[in-house]
Amino acid sequence: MIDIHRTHYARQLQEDIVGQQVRIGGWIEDVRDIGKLAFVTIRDVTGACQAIVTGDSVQAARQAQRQSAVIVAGTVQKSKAKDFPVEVKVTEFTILTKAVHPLPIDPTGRVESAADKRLDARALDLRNPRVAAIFRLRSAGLEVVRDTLRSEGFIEVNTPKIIGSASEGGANLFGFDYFKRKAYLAQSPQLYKEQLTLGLDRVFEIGPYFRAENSHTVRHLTEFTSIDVEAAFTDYEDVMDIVEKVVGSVIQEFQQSHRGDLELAGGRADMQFGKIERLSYARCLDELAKHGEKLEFGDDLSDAALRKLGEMHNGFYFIMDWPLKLKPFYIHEKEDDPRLSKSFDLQHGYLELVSGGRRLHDPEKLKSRLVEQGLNPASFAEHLKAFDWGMPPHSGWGLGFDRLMMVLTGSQNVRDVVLYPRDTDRLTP
Ligand code: AMO
Repeated sequence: MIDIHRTHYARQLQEDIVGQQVRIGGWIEDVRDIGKLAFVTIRDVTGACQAIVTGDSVQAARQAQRQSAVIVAGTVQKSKAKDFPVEVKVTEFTILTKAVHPLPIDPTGRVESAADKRLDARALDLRNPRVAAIFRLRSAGLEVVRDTLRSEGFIEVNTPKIIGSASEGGANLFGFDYFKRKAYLAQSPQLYKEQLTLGLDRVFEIGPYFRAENSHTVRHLTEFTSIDVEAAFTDYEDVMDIVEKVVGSVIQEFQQSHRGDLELAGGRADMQFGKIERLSYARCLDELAKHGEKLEFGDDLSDAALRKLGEMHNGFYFIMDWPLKLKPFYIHEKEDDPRLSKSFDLQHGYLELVSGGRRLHDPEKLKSRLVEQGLNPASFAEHLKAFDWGMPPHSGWGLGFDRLMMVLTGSQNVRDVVLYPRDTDRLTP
């Protein structure tokens, strides 16, 4: 029986263990056959190492296809190779699973593969260290977000992804048959997270959400991961402070504890974090007008307008106090100017990463806003119920985690930071 356990990862093969017996499990990246011996580069999730194969195993190494899974055992010795301080002098060389050639992509990255091909072979693509680094960063990012929100008094919740009526208005809903009734995939946890402030005060959720968006862009998916927060007895500027803390904590963590992966992934190691500039919608219109982009009050900011603003404001910036009519029914108006709303978006360049605001907590106002926006209060009866049970004033936001990862890893396409992206064309793998 083959022992499939390893004693060390490639990265652990250093001079301090010269003379030790080790077992390494990984995949074959390269074989250089020089007659009586073969140099085999074996990679695992931590890096690459060199194995020197002699005797009977040379034939096996010679025939081994790149990317095949192997386990090798041997003694660690000093190496003359410039890339490796030590190497393994192999006594046992076992191919566990052959890679069948030709492979659809080259995961070493030496031969550039088309983005679609890489996504079609995503599991293999993850053997590319640059790609794997992105997903290690994603995991580290989620961990620090959880820690930061917990330290701010939030508890993590899980709300249904199968819902009976829309949470964000009627558009963009995926509907399906649910035991002879109509059900939908959740567009956001908006209504649940608001209701939960009634009893749990401060909640957050990290989950997948679904939008039937027929968008063909580098920033839209039909399934995306969102970080949602909602907090009782807070106004919108309070939860903007929390956005700053969350985004700042992820950047800091990447820079301090994951610098290697950040550089490998192509992210900037000098990105600033801290207080984020807060621009009002009105100021954005003024600045845009000065730069030849004339917009009327009430116009949404087009892609082109956001790109211009992004050129004027480096890095992250908030746009706040949007016209009320541009915002969803649950957003609170500004008390001193009801044409405006207590709302904000966090931008990075042209890209919107977060939207949020203060919510209406008065059930009567909420009902009239539903009607104003052409929605039927009866469809929201379940939600409105909670507003008759002493709803506290509350604010919150939703952060598109995939988009944040795009920015932090310097990726140009959201598909680069999502393992198995879903869009209008892609339903597999
Ligand atoms: P919104 O619809 O703006 O707000 O979504 C919040 C954030 O989620 C991300 N996002 C997406 N990412 C990838 N693909 C998509 N199709 C997609 N749609 C949205 C964006 C966006 O800023 N309930 C409110 C949030 C709140 O007020 O708490 C909401 O869903 O980064």
